[in-house]
Amino acid sequence: MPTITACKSSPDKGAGLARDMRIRWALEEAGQPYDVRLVAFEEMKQPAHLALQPFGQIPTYEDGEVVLFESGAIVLYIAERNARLLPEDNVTRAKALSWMFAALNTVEPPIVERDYVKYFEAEKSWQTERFAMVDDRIRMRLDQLANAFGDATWLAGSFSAADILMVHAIRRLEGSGILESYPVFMNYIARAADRPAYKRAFAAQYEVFQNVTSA
Ligand code: GTB
Repeated sequence: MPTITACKSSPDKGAGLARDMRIRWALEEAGQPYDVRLVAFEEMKQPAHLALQPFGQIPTYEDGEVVLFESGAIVLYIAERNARLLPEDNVTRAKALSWMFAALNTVEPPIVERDYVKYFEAEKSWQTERFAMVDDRIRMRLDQLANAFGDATWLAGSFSAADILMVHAIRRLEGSGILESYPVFMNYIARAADRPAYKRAFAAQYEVFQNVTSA
């Protein structure tokens, strides 16, 4: 059984925004049971964890001799072994792969940048201007994504790993007011969150938060 790592105490307070959620969701979709090792922030910077994740972050994935880091690589690894997450037909598979990388490399970066502005640049006199710049970049990407998405249900025809990465990336904007102005994405997220595998993954990561607060 694979073991993944997750934050012992995630700053998102169980909102399912930390990146172990992607892995839990992919494993649940694949019907693959897994173990979780919870790691405190200090432990992430210790040699034992750095041997698995050179940047001192979660998530990681271990299964025998196989060790993976980077949530995108882990989701891809799981998806490659499960036709429900990555179609076998070449044309649809190519589409799903493109959208997986688009989620990680094109859509997610400005969204993550927004959190840097919010949390690490709060004291700066130029924070408001930076917010405006980053929010413009996010909106540009969301406009483009909405155009490409059209009235589709999922990115690559049927549900795939691309939807796991994209939904998780854009969910990080919840509460910002940006996402809320795109009904297409609110509906997309609602569809994803209604999947039994998503619900199981969400509940499992939420339980970690509950255990931390009740301890
Ligand atoms: N590129 C890596 C991947 O995709 O695996 C990024 C992994 C990453 O950033 N992991 C975070 C971490 O370990 C945990 S998810 N950080 C410790 C460090 O860098 O020192 C963090 C997270 C928490 C809360 C929210 N949120 O509330 O939106 C989002 C992400």
